[in-house]
Amino acid sequence: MQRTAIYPGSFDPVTNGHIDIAKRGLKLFDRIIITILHNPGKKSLFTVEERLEMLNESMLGIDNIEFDTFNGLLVDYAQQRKASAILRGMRAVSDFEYEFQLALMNRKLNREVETVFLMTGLRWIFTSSSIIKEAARFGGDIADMVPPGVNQRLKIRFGF
Ligand code: COD
Repeated sequence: MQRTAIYPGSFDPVTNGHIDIAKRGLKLFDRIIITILHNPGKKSLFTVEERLEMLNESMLGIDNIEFDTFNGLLVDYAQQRKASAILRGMRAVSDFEYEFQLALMNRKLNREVETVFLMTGLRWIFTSSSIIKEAARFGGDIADMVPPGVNQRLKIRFGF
């Protein structure tokens, strides 16, 4: 049976840290569906279409990865796509509380879907979409933390 995982997130925008988790996840799963979902706690910079485009561009040529968007509950989506797992990345202790709550809520909502965590690649421990947007807004150089297309879009967005 094919093992499918959903890798859900805001991906606003995708970073090298996200890409690292997706690639490593492919060692555990036959197929990974990277899905943009709405996080009510975050105000987004890029539209869902722009985020999807950046995801597609930055993982071109990687087999067994698909991209999608969904408006609703993550566990409903996972069930719809016949996924057995939700893949999430963990950077530091500060991620833990939120990820722990999310995983437990998801399990309460649907016991069939397990959450699997991968630790960040050491290189990406300080990489987050939010910090990247903050640095880029003021002209900071974040070229080694995001794919080239994302760097370019951020420059255009913030007028550099
Ligand atoms: N290294 C490793 N992992 C990383 C890195 C990095 N440098 N940066 C980010 N990650 C990981 C994050 O820890 C996360 O696991 C994943 O990558 C995606 O990150 P984000 O920030 O793009 O995504 P989030 O955290 O905003 O995603 C939250 C969801 C959109 C998945 C969540 O809000 C959701 O499921 N929404 C739909 C409604 C729902 O079902 N809610 C849950 C039940 S109430």
